[in-house]
Amino acid sequence: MKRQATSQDVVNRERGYIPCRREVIATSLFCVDGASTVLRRMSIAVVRMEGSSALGTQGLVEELVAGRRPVVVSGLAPELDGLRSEAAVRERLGDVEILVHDNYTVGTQRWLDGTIEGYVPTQRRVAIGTYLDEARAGRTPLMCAERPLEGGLTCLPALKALPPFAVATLDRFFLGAAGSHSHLHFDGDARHVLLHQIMGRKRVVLIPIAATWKLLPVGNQSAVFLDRFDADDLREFLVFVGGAEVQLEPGDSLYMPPGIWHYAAYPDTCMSLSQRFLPQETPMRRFFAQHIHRGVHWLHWIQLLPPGRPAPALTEGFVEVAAAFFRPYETFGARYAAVKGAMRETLARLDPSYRDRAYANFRLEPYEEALWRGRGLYEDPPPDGEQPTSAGVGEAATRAGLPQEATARLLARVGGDATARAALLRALRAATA
Ligand SMILES: O=C(O)CCC(=O)C(=O)O
Repeated sequence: MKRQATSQDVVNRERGYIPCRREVIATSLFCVDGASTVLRRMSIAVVRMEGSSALGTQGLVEELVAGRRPVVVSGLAPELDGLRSEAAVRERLGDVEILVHDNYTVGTQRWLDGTIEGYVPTQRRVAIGTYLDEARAGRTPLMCAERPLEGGLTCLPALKALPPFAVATLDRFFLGAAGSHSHLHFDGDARHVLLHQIMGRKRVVLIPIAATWKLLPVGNQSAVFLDRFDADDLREFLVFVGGAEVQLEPGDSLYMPPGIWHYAAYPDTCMSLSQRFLPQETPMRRFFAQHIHRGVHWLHWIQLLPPGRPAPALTEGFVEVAAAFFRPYETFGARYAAVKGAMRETLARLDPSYRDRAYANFRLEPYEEALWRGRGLYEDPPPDGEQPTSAGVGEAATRAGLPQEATARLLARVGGDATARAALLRALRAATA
């Protein structure tokens, strides 16, 4: 059935976006605002950007970031057009050495199988030409995933600059033989991603944050192995989780918003380049990045925090979590548990998509605690030596935009003793620092 044109279609046309039909499993929508008629379903817009687009690359990236929905744009990185075939890659990059290594799934798999002890990942350096020979002969299980552009890779053509707000940018390189895959995960750095498909096809599954509890989350990995699904099961699973799968062709770029779950399968030997970037950091996002482990609670919190100043209810919740963090504890595990408890309580109040029980479960706590111990998180924060006074707390709360009732609630919740008040003061300051 033909879809009715919407006012967004008109805007898209004016801006130089051309909707183009691609296979998208589960749901598909072809306008850039992704105005979904299927509630709670992921929609992926697939558009082609004309050279004459009124917005230009920077304007488009601004729109993508504001929309926070996955979009496939073709024609966004013409700088890479000279590398669309294996022959061209061999000619221009054949001698460039890269690091190839075990698929990251191997570690997750071994942990779940109880064979992680003593596991040493395989890795070696190889010229791209040699790797392509091995891939052709079906001789390599190794891949090059998310490597920085160093050494010979610096000769890749420079991409157009991102808008100035994309302050912390990283470029990352991927090359994998046909049959490779990247395990289902969300990125622990909360960056926005533009994944440019250079050569070969790649199929990417995208699953919204709201479906986290159906994915058996373990840190930022899922214990669901999509590489073992057949096509029918995958289709049904995507309906269950409200996800979608899209096939990227050479010349396509996929925008992934922060925190989205993703899995990539390589039907061909394929090569990609990603630009990973952060919009302006806020004090609250910085606190989560510096102190909190990358698990599902972190994911929900990062998603809630807006680019500007949050509404008072959100600030109040943030201060509760930060106050739990700044209190003194006897052990690492006690702080970890208290902060997790505060995240659970605040999310239950603030985020309608949050569930505090996974749909299937096993004993994750010891693993998670072991994962984060020794990484500088949940250690005692250095004392700031300040004596908290009521006036100091009131002033910091006003600066954080909290009304008096919220401050009174926070004081009642965190307790009235001096250590609790000191933690509250530091938490209020963290909200605006
Ligand atoms: O393309 C891939 O193999 C995975 C991409 C990915 O995980 C990322 O860009 O964050």
